[in-house]
Amino acid sequence: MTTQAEAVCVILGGGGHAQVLIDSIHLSGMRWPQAILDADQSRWGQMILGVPILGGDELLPELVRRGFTCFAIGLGGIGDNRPRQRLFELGLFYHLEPLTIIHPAAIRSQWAEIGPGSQIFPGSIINAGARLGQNVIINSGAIVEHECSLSDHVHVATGARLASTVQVGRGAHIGAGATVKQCLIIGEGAIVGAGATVIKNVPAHAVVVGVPARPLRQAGSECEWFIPEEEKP
Ligand code: JB3
Repeated sequence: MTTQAEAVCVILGGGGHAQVLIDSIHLSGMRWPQAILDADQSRWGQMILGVPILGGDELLPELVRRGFTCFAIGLGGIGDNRPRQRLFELGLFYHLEPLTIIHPAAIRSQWAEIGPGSQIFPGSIINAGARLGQNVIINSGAIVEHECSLSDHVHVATGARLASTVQVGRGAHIGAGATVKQCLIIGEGAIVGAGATVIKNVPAHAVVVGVPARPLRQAGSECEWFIPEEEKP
């Protein structure tokens, strides 16, 4: 396990989310990230908050050879969490350690479990008994109440609120400012639209919007976003 002082970190994705990530890393007292990789070639050579964008993901094995030890996902997203999942699996493939980041202005119960590579941003609250998987984003000002259970690659967007004992399936997205009532289940790959108020369970891969939230796309009519590679025809 790399100590924070030894960690030489690369950030995958260099946009707006990466800025909040770098800020959180800095304020958490962790070592400043040494590089960003970004898919947009026009951004190579630029700096994000003083961190250089060196190239695309194909550079990752070279960075490992140069002694990089950990990674963080700089890609955010507002619905489709599969690109983040893919990047997370890429970092693990190269035996890099996922950096878990908890902003000092986040309120995290000591009885909350937070999985590797998860990112807890300023003003968020993670209450006692909450369990988060790996590569989860709890964005700025979001609330995860006691005994919620969030699977890998979930994103709870800025200002969203999960009341107690909510279960959120793998890769699901809870939109900005949305509210989910107590004890509900949000299925794998589901999307809760920004500002929605959810008062019933949401099936896997469904998209719900509005107050109260209603299906925008029925479960089962999966868009390509959420059909796992191994299940694609
Ligand atoms: O809502 C809030 C508070 N934040 C949003 C966040 C959660 O998601 C934010 O407003 C945006 O909607 C979004 O932030 P993000 O992901 O930083 O978006 P953007 O500014 O477009 O930056 C994404 C960067 O990732 C771009 O520079 C892309 O070129 C890059 N990118 C996309 N796919 C990738 C890949 N970079 C790498 N290394 N690999 C990829 O596969």
